[in-house]
Amino acid sequence: MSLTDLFGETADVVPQGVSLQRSVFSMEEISRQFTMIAEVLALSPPFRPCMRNGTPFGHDISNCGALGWISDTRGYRYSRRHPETGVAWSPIPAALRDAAMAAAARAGVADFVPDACLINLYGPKGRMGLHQDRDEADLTCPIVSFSLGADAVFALGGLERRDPVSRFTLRAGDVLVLHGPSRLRFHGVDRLRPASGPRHAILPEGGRINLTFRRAG
Ligand code: MD3
Ligand code: FE
Repeated sequence: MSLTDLFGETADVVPQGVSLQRSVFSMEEISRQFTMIAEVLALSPPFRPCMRNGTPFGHDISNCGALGWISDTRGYRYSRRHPETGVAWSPIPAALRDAAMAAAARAGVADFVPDACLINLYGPKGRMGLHQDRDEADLTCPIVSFSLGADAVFALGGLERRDPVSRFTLRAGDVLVLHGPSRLRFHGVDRLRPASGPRHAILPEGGRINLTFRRAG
């Protein structure tokens, strides 16, 4: 499986449980999303998580929703409160939540109601190593991801770390839904193309915002 094999014109086999929805949002909708994210970040400021061994992540995060994903020297988990301010996360803006539910429906998943939205804020050199998302209570619920800002080369593997990886570009306005047998695929972000995509004051140097909507509790 190569990049174009997976989602290019010649693709004839798209793995089950992967729904890549290109250019779902217009530039106007993306600017409204940036505004909603800026409002969330004003109440829940971006912070830099670290791994259990104390190594800091390469990018800042924040959350909205009843639960937010955090990581520190006690490990990964969901929390009802911001780890630095102690304040509860703000609700997922209704327009974002509705768009995530609609994306899940287009992927064939009915009744997805997210209770957590992780906001990843990548600087120009941002990347994310290959990992699985398995901190959520019910792993049969999908993950819906919105890409905003700069393009990123995304890596999608299989259910074992050693499985082959396909790479493809995620651009602003693209939506990815991972569900069913693909929910536990290894995945990561190789690199950004910082000069690409719509700019926003949230990431002045040319960065990328990724929203992942989850059912965490
Ligand atoms: C494939 N974020 O926050 S989103 C993450 O682009 C994360 O910032 C990446 O991985 C980013 O955990 C990727 C797309 C995505 C999200 C969840 C997945 C792909 C996935 C779960 C399973 C397989
Ligand atoms: Fe992930």
